[in-house]
Amino acid sequence: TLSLKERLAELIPKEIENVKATRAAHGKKSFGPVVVDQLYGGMRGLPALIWDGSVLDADEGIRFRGKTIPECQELLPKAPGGSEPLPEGLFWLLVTGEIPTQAQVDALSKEWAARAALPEFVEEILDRCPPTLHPMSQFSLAVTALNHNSAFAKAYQDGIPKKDYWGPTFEDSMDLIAKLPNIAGRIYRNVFGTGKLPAIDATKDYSYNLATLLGFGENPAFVELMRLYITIHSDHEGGNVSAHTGKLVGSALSDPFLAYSAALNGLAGPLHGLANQEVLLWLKKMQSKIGEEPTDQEVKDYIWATLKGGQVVPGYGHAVLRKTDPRYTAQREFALKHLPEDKMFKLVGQIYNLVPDILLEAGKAKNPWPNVDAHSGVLLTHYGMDQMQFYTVLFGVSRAFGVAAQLIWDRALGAPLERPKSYSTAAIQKIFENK
Ligand code: FCX
Repeated sequence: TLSLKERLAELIPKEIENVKATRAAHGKKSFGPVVVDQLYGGMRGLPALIWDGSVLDADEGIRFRGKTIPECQELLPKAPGGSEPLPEGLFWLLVTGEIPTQAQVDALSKEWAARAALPEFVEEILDRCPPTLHPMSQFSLAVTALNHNSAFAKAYQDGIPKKDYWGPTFEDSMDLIAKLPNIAGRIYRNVFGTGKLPAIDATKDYSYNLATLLGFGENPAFVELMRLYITIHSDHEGGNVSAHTGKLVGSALSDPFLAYSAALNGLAGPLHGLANQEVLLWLKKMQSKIGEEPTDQEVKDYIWATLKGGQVVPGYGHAVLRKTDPRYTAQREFALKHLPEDKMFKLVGQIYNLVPDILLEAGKAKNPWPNVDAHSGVLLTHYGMDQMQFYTVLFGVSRAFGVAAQLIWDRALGAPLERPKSYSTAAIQKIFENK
């Protein structure tokens, strides 16, 4: 079948049985002890969620349905003449666990183009935002407002039975993803005054349309960058702030628009998605202070000054990863292919050679290596998108893929309301009084 929904309908009964069997075999087994420090320590390492689209290994990095980023680059269908994977294919993979055919991917491109238009009142909301309102806040507002036409919210009001929840959740998820380029393009053009938004081209792929709406569609290298960018930012297992927020809010049966706008508000934090903006700000400040081609010593001094000023080095460290993020490596390879002489790319490479030793010497960060955000802004800047306040919006377009795929499965598998247990410090002291 060319239809993702039809394929999903075939897979759901099998997966319900698979989960049943897994729970029957392992449901009462322990993952090991929970220690009190995990409650105070942001729940690091606490096994707490099911997330099927991807699993993150501390050393190896992300695998989407078992496939590494280089494997996805090799196996997923490409655009004619392109060499990066089409994010349509990644979405198919996240939802089904299967590598789609070119025809299946083309059908998704068409379907998303057909669903791309925004309700007029959402366009008006965006047009009324002051350009000083951060693009991420505008993004979240627009996605929240899409709830107006939610198929799930309506079906729930009409009394849809639980086993059918996934159908309207799928419809909303497809609408959500399809409408993001128009939202992103409108915000970009409104805030940075770069002219009127063109129409979606129903014969082209998602990334081409996104690039065109942003005003960069004429540049095939930028379109390829969007394909890579959306593929690698899409999903990073379930515990990160944006993914977990989407899943948590969805568990209250808030529809995918409400769930994803909540996720976006988490992505907008500087320790998470906003780090890509912070990296560029940091690099620009560095360049204005020590020049475009500084010596290693000048860069080292600047990094130390950042740390001594009580700030984090943006783009470095990770709550799970303990090696260089393969999403960083994929972007570095893209840069080596397309912009090896770019001064800021060279600076990013120079920083890569210096930061890890300094973070190790400073002695706090558990992971001194770069994450995805250390590299993305340099690529965008190279092609002329130098408005760093916008960068997290692109991350947000991509992360919808992973969150939506899991929301569909959560509703298909009847995932319950999330409600972990919390304790006060007084309660913890009482529990362990005599132990
Ligand atoms: N620069 C300076 N100090 C750092 C650091 C960095 N890049 N990374 C971690 N540390 C510090 C922490 O601030 C913490 O200090 P504290 O004890 O005084 O509070 C200490 O090292 C231990 O933190 P650690 O356990 O290594 O890291 P966490 O799991 O708590 O946090 C993040 C992980 C990603 C938040 C942290 O490494 C950081 O702040 N990095 C910079 C921001 C960033 O790049 N975020 C993007 C991450 C990601 F890829 C994404 O979500 O997009």
